[in-house]
Amino acid sequence: MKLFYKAGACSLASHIALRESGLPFDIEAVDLQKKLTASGADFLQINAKGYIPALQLNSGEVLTEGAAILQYIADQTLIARLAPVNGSIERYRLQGWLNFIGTELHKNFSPFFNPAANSEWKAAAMANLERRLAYVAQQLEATPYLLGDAFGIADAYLFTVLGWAKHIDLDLGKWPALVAYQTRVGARASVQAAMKAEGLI
Ligand SMILES: N[C@@H](CCC(=O)N[C@@H](CS)C(=O)NCC(=O)O)C(=O)O
Repeated sequence: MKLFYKAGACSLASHIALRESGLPFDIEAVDLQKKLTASGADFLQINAKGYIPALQLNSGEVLTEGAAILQYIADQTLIARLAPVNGSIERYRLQGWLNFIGTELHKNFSPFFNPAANSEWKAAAMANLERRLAYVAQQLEATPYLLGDAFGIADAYLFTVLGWAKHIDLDLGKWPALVAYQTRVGARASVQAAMKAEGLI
């Protein structure tokens, strides 16, 4: 498998999941402006959507959309227990979290990285982020990880988006549970390895 990524972007979640899985994989960086991969390939030929993450499977097929990629990785290795089994109520809770992180958190960070975003859009997005993060913090006061006692793919995704707060002047210190969670997840060997490989630490 090969993960196409951009350092520190949402593809970091898939990268962490791959490292947690113990499966063999390669990574290749993408220049999202030029739509070129590090080896010079036209990224639009790999993923016509032009964004990361994209996971090229051993069959050659390219899987896109972070929530699908994360679940694919988790389902390749039941030993790592990165996701509850398909069909269980816990699996639907996981999908709820993946959707929440993707639509309520990730996409409310987007205007801060979009030069075309005006101040009204940014203010509305910041208000959404504050409300949604307060909700997440409340959940994490009760359990160390989103689904309970065990780390899983939703945590890889949440950790990744929380990492963007420092770039947009959003102080997570308001929510001690989020800061403690960042420290807890950030200390994992898989997270350290993924961040090192992406040149983030
Ligand atoms: N719906 C996609 C969104 C992925 C996404 O937002 N990727 C961003 C980086 S975090 C990106 O590649 N943006 C560059 C672009 O859209 O050209 C997913 O959930 O995977």
